[in-house]
Amino acid sequence: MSTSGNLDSQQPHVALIPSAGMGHLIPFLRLAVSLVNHHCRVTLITTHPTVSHAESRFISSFLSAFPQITEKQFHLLPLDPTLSNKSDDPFFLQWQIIRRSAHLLSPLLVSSVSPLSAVISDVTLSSAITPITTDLDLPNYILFTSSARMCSLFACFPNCSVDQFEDDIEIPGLPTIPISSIPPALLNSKSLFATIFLQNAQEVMKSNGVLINTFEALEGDILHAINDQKVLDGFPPLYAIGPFLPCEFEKRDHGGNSPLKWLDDQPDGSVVYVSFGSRTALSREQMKELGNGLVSSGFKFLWVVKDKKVDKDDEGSLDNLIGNELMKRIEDHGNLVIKNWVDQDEILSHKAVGGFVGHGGWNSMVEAAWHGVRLLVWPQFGDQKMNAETVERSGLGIWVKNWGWGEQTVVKGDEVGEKIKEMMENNLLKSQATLIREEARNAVGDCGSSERTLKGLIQKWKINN
Ligand code: UDP
Ligand code: G50
Repeated sequence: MSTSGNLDSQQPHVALIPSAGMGHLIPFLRLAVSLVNHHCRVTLITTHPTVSHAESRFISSFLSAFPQITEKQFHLLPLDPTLSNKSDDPFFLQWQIIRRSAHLLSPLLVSSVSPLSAVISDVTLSSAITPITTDLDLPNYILFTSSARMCSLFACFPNCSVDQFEDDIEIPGLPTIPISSIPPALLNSKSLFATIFLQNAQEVMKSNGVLINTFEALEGDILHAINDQKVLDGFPPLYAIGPFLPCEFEKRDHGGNSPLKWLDDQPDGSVVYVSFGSRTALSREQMKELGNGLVSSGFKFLWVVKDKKVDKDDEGSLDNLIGNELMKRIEDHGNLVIKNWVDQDEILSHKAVGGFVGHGGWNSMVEAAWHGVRLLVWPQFGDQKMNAETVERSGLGIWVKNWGWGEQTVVKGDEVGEKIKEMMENNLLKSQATLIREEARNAVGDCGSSERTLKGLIQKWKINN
């Protein structure tokens, strides 16, 4: 019989290194909770400063909820001045700062508490961090913060010649990817995004494995194609351990402003929830069209609006943003518009919510699957069309391919209203969403595929300790 001392000495110790933005931080914090629940010791590397209030708030409520987790503060260097004119996206710039500061991680990873069994870092940081973990002789894992479908493109990318991106992209063992779905920044091989994407894809090949927030029933065929080495020979094992579950520490007192009270008064399945994630501000023109479309759909809606990428800059009033006339029509019909952070989990889990209009951010897609809420996906940039494709293939949602990328076109309100109706009245989507919800719960249940995969991985860390 092993003593508790033996068990402790076997306890794997994992360091987590997230990247910039809520879409990257949230999956890391949820993974951390899951690792703690599986009796791992966890060290969280926190970047200082963060870009948004939301990030610092989440980190501090996470650390208060989990005093057993060690925080290591990662104080970032200033921005390389030559980059300041390359982008006006503060999250993109922060990502570059994190990468350029990566050498400062070495002392943080040489733990004084107990040696590390694994370092898990964000995929977007791979080529900056792998050399450091290699130097320290630490097992290196990557968290791929998007869909398995996007991962199939990532795996193949070094074999694609971007400058020949004129036709659909052949992914061995999987359906081809239309050129129109490729993240636009990858189409210019000279862009910084494409250069780093390529470096990351090359460096990931040296890692011990790739973790991903997805599950068999959602993307099984893609997971198998990658793990059977059909997509790319030599790609490291891809561990599907999702869905990552929203946690208690994410909840926050809304001081009486919670949308829950409003939702409580709506009939079951009647409400359309609309949100484009944590960092996407639609153009004013598109916002107006969307507002008109929502009203014209005839469905009740809860709409979360954003005017600026970063919450710190988003101080303007709702009336100014939407305009008095539209605001009045929205309110006359008894709808709700919110312009601050909402607890998306509490909204998606509410029985009044029957559909979700979203941008295809991967965390939101998996959350919709977890709650069995059908989707109208409206990709705006980056990996979001790849994610939309996966959502459509699973039967969880629809997307309108000719709406294009966010900044390309302004979609007219009538058309938006029509598509919302189509989603809300589609009973096939509704029953498929319910089925996927069940599968999501099975995946993380006792004998579920994701649970078994995670336990296997932790076992591997124990043996190698
Ligand atoms: N989110 C939230 N409340 C908000 C905005 C976003 O809880 O008001 C959460 C959402 O549930 C998801 C994450 O923030 O977990 C956003 O990540 P996603 O990948 O969906 O999109 P991104 O914001 O990265 O574009
Ligand atoms: C954020 C983003 C655009 C985008 C992605 C983002 C992804 C994720 C995969 O997360 O596609 C990924 C991105 C960059 C990289 C490696 C992997 O270097 O704004 O496309």
